[in-house]
Amino acid sequence: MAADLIHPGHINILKIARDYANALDKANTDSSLPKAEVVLGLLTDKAIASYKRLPYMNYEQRKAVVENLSLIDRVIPQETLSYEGNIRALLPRYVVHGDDWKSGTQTKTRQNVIDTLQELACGELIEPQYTPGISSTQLNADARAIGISTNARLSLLARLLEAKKPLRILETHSAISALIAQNTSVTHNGQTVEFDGFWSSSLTDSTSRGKPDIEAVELSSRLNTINEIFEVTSKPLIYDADTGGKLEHFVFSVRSLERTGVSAVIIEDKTGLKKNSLLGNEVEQTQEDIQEFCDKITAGKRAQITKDFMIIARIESLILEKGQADALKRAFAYVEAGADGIMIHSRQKSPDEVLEFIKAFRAKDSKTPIVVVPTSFNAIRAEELAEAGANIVIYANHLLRASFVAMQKVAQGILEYDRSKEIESSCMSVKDILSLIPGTI
Ligand code: SPV
Ligand code: MG
Repeated sequence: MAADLIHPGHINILKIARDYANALDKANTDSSLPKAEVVLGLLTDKAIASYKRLPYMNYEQRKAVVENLSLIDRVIPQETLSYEGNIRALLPRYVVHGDDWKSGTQTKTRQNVIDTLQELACGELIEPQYTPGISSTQLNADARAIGISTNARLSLLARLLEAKKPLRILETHSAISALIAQNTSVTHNGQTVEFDGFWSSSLTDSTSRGKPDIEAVELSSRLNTINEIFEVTSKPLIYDADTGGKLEHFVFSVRSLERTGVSAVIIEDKTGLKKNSLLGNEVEQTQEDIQEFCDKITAGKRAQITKDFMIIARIESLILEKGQADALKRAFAYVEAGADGIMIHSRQKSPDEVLEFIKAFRAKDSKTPIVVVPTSFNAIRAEELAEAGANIVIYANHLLRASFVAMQKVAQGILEYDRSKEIESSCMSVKDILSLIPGTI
């Protein structure tokens, strides 16, 4: 069980398991044998994250709840979706599981249980009927509709980093773009893939306000957008804070971001008038002195109040063609100064220099999360970047770029035809937009 939201359907299954254990004890005439146990295989956060969203409560919290149920004797972790490891370790007389897994994505898992029990010839599978009228899926949907607390959202990113790799993060610059990022999902080989959180991009936050990406949009204005995003979503957000500004100002930004429920801030090691990194050396850009940047990281870490807020240091050495050695020297210094993660940026079409950096960094540091932004090197898949050692993959500007193209085409079409009939097919229908947001009708 995941046992995140315990309901009568779970209790029914546990009662049946208890009945089987009691029956074994009753039939047992050898008093030297131990009593039969009901053992609950509790899915770890990692196991759950491999097929659906993280549970509300972490493993320890869920364990604290279920181990106090009198129907259960013992709780053990189930580290994978597959039951095979635990079955081999326990050789159970019975495996009890709700019959809902006879169809849908869990059918393979079920078959594996049947095959394993047969191979080991140790026990049988009991499948109580799924209790109608109550389901975790519905309870989850209801709970999500209520929303998420500031603290729970803030700590989600740290929990996700522990539980899965890669995290796919999508740029959002408005509540509607965040709703798209929140709700889009695809199914690959029976597994649901969704975005794990949002990127508040300085480029798209500036561009959507008609301003250049030079730290010209105030934090308060960007926090307004984030508040609107948070009002209608439940996923974590990573904030692009450009250079972070002066050290003395950065510490206040950290507090403001935390208060809002932002999970992480990324600051880049540039100084002076910041220009967008993808412009590289075509414009004048100055990299910050290592010690100065370390001091800013340390001051930010000291300023934060929550334990889960993260400060991620972004290295611009490859963007500014300073080479791998400079990038690595900086990475280790920033981690030493307290950075919770490293973002390595590149504007090459090939991912080679980023992969080379990750390999060299991982040779010395296997833990610190690595963030990559494959805007230029867009042929490499998130999964491949994760295999190379990256933890977070940010798609940093795509929703705004997509919307601009769509909006411009429609604006031009209306003028060209002097009416809107021809561009109707490029627009969402009025009926669809009216029913898009609950409460409109
Ligand atoms: C942003 O999205 O604003 C970024 C990433 O900082 S990049 O535009 O590639 O520099
Ligand atoms: Mg930026």
